[in-house]
Amino acid sequence: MRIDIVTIFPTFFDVLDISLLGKARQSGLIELGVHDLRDFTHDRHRTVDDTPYGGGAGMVMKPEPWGEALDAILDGADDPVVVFPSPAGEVFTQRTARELAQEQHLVFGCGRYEGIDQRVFDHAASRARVRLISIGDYVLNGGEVATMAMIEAIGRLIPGVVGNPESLVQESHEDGLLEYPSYTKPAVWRGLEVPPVLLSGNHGAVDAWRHEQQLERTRAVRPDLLS
Ligand code: 6GU
Repeated sequence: MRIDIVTIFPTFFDVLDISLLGKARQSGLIELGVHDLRDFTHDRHRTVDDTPYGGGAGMVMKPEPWGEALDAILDGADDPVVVFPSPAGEVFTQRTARELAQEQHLVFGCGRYEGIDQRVFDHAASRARVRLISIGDYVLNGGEVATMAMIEAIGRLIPGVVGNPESLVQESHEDGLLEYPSYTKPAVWRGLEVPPVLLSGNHGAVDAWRHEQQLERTRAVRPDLLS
């Protein structure tokens, strides 16, 4: 998969050099391009924002640098999906991650300030599939953290990125339930015992116990997932 990111904070994405995603890049499973929006300005101050038409607080990102940056990425691209992280977007879920993990080319456009001129979305939508995506009902200062969260969720679903594919299926949200609690050695730690069923060697009983734990946890903290 090819991933391009447009941002005014390119160094923010330096951490993608490390960990699982870093390995996926070294092995060629993920190809990453990080683009500084200011490289597509032409004034001395490399201006990317301006005051909003109609008034109001804050600044709006100007369309011209965005247009040029997206042209540079999209010209000649093969059926990419352009994702604009936005608190006004559809909510990102494991399903969204699975959908986007099927794609060959993702482009993330990280907005800052109070937003991006609407025409940037409209123009991008005239030449590519565009999705506005929120990572939850709270406010961030910009799209960078949201992009990082989405890339981590998507990247680990690309075949070969996670070493043991089994670890992908028994996880919170993959089956619509929260994950069961996990234990490792020692069997007693600070007076706290591992549930005996896990030491029984009875795989049927272990599976049943884990499923019951999943249901109990989900009922307790995320009943919305059960309906
Ligand atoms: Cl994608 N962007 C911003 N700025 N805030 C958010 C968000 C995205 N998702 C939740 N809050």
